Amino acid sequence: MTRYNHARVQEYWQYVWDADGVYEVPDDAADPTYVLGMFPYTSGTLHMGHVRNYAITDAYARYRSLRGDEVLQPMGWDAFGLPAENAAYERDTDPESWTRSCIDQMREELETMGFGYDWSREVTTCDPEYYRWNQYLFKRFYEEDLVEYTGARVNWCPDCETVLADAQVERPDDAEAEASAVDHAHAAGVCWRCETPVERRELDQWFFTITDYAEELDAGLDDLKEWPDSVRDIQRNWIGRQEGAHVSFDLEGAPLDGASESVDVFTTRLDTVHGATFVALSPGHDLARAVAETDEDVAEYVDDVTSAGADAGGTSGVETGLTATHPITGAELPVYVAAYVLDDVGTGAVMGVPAHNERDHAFAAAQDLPVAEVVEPVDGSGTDLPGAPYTDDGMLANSGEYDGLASSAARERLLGADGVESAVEYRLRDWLISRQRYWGTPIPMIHCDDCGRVPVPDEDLPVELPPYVRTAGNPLEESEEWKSVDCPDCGGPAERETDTMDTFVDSSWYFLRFCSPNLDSAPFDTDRANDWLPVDVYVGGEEHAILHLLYIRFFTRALADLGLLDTREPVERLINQGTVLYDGEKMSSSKGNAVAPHEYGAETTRLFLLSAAHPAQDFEWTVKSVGDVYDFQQRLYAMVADRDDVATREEAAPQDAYLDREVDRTITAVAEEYERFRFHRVVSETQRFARLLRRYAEYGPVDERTYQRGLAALTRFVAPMAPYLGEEMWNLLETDGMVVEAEWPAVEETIDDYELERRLVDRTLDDVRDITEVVDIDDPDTIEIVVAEDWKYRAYEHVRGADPGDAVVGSALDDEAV
Ligand code: ANZ
Ligand code: ZN
Repeated sequence: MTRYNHARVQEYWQYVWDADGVYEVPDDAADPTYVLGMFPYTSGTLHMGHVRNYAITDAYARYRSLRGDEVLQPMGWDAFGLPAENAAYERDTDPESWTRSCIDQMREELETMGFGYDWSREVTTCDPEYYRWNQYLFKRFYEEDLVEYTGARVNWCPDCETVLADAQVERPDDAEAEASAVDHAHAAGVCWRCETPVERRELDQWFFTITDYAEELDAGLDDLKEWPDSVRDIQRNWIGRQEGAHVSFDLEGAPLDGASESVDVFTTRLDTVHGATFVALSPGHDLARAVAETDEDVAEYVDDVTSAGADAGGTSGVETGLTATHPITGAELPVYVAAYVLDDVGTGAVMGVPAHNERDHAFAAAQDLPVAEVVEPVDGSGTDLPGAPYTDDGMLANSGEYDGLASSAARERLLGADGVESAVEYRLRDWLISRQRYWGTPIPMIHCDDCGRVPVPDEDLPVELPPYVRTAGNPLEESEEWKSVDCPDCGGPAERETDTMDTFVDSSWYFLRFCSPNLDSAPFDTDRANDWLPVDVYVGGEEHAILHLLYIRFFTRALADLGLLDTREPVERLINQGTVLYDGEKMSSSKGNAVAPHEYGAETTRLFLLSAAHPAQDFEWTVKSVGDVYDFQQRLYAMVADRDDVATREEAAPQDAYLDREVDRTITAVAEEYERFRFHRVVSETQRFARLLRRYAEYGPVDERTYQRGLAALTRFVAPMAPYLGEEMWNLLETDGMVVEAEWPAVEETIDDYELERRLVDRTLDDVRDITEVVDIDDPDTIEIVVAEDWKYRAYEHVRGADPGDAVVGSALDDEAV
């Protein structure tokens, strides 16, 4: 058996591919297919998770290319961000040098894994040629009112010394579809990166108003039929559409100088409206702030809770002295400021219904407020009131004309009441993009004492980063020279914004840059992007379900509304690859159980990763299975390399027809598995087919054409997953050109069913030597006859009624029992 020297073969074909530029796609492709793996963060090393991600992406890309598509499969670097800054700080270097050396190392690793990237489109987000377009797009968003600069109570990581977006605060219930918006916001959060408990601070910050798109982002999820349900559920929960009502309470009270105002609350339980015994405002509510102007107690309370952060179990509060008039009952209710009411949920104010809501109940108990039961269990079972709230739906009581209605009917009916309006609220918050860090895109704004905030003119972009200085804080703050600038409006002395952008901005549109990576007049070419978009298949980890995968959907819509793009959804099909485990734990260098991607040779690793499980599934790395894959490669190679050892004959034999039919059948089956990303089934089909071919060769002299056809098909089954091996086999078969430029094998169907049956049925048992066993299987219309030399035939319905032993008929060669 001739051995496959993978190291030599890889090196050779890598050289040839590079020299020929075989993976470069033209800008204007006729049959464009865009296959994309999430670009890696430039951490410096390629780990098994990356390799699995890109092996999936590459196998599909190569398969599509065999099918005749022009496939865009680009690669780039998510290169900005805090880890580089930390690494630089620790190593006494600068983030740029560190990042560039990481990129060089990772590029080389990717290249030697044999992934078919069009490197001429490489994109690096820390290049000024890239991030100038972040700045450009920021400005376009600014002009469209998609940017806000506002004082906000923000999530602050004391360890990273920066603000975190809401989605970068990890809370215990993040993954639960049922988590309530309010419970979620109250849950203690930790920094997504360093797991330090997050604090709240009040700062002026830049936001993208993603909430403008909340409704569309939510509704659009229904159309993402080729996204995993889990991701759609996580996004749906994150956007958090809530149907309910706004109820308006008129206000009276001394601190308002007799001026009557009103306050709107948001409720999802309008059926409980008669049970409201107080109204509570969030500490950040405009009205709370207005009262604080004149009321010292309120001012003190607001100050306290603002710096302390969300009051989780929250029963603290302060009376405002205001009175709210219930719009339906006319009752006069006290108005509180209470920390358990959140600024940015609903309207920032609630009607307190202690009988039917946990938080209201706790607050009422602490503040000695009345409890009024207005919903009863339908089955008459009674409640634990007033000791504990009854929070389920039920039947209305003590609610005047609404008594006796079921909760759901009451909610509908009450929408017609005075002061009530149906309302939809979203849990989604605006996207806070300000970071007080160095290694990111400078926000292209200037602060002028006279003119306020002024955007940097387009012709002055990019605003490049100043040289790095080593400091624990924000290095941009330290660069006086960089900071001071003339105001573009009045020419007076002004100061640059020192915040940089969240790196998720960089990755929100990089897939568009790949369509025209060197364009220097715009972030991307609209026509080209319209040709390639949406991305046909996007592969990456599920951990991106709410950050990255929501942001690209937002960006795509915003860009479409700017007239820069036709499509509103960026990704047609999403695949989340599962985790590679080792000894039951996630494989990772921090756990010390990582296997380096090159330890077993690029292709063995790739083939193993694809053969082990469905892409979405977790699986265990085992040395034994890797060894099996290695042997499989060797056998495939030897079949082609040693094919001249197989004797040939001139006259046709029935098994030729049989084999041809099996080639046809397998071509169809393998194609279907590739279409469905079931690479593990591609591998098992390929293994099955290889065994069949081997037996065909072992059984006797072969028909050369048939055998060659089988080997050539086999080569293309495996080439998308093991491209170097595929190329080498293809070359040995003396076929034209390279397999990377070949076509998918054609189904010939030269023999129709009738003809095949006739030839096979004609063969009597005498033709087959050494019958060893006749097996009845469950299906009474089918017989199986196992014969010598491992041939095993299965007869189908067309020999219905045949007795075992009558005839040998084969339409499927099943080797499992052999
Ligand atoms: C009255 C009511 C009665 C409510 C009742 C619930 C049950 P969940 O509970 O997550 O579905 N809410 C509204 N805005 C709020 C804010 N800014 N801060 C804190 N809580 C707020 O969310 C909907 C409920 O959260 C709303 O319905 C409101 O309380 C509260 F028996 O209104 B409900
Ligand atoms: Zn000015």
